[in-house]
Amino acid sequence: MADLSSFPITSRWPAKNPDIIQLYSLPTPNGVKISIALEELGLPYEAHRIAFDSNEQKSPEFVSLNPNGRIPAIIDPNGPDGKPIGLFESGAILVYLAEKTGKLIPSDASGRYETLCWVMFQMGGIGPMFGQFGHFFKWAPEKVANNPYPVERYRDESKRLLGVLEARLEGRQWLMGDEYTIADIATFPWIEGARKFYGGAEVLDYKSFPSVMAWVERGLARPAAQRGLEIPKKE
Ligand SMILES: N[C@@H](CCC(=O)N[C@@H](CS)C(=O)NCC(=O)O)C(=O)O
Repeated sequence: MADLSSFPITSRWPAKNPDIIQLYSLPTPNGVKISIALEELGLPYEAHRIAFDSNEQKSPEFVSLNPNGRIPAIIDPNGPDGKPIGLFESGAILVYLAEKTGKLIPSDASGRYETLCWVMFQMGGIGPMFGQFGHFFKWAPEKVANNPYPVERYRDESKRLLGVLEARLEGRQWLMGDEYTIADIATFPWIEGARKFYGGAEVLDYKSFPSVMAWVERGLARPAAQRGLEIPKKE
């Protein structure tokens, strides 16, 4: 049985089965990327729910695994050279899982790098811009009641990014064509999240991006995505 005692997070969220991947998460757009990928890959894992309402993501035990105090994070007891490894940042975790299994990423070098471009596009563009849009539009509108600029700025940048996705997805089933990859898993939960959590579909003019919306529906329809979107479950 793997010994995870060198990871302080396991003292607060003990592993029932330390031989399988430990996921620390919540069903947010960044969190579900990892549960969707794990479900898609069929890797065994144990999910621990990190409660934002009591700020558990900023607790010393959580920060010992992710110094940035944000979900998701994982421990893989069977990492490189068979040794346990801790990982944070959803993009890095997705790349790790894809490379560990040889799945959800093209096997040829060019296809692999192209996939990484789209993963980075999500991590550096879609996530931060949609996140800031949601903050001002949905969570803190009172802070900008006298100044429309923050909502307008992040709305317009989010729409511009949707336009980039629209051009890429015209005539393609997935971001990498016929192959469903970690680039799709990184990205469609964010478009869906802005609709579901921010009520942003109208303001972001989703109807003007038909290829994007059809792709989101294709992603959501996958059984692994449907399972992953609900993980970790409420106890
Ligand atoms: N770049 C990070 C972002 C992670 C992130 O922002 N997670 C959010 C949930 S979607 C979070 O933990 N928020 C809680 C907080 O900021 O305290 C990643 O992709 O893993």
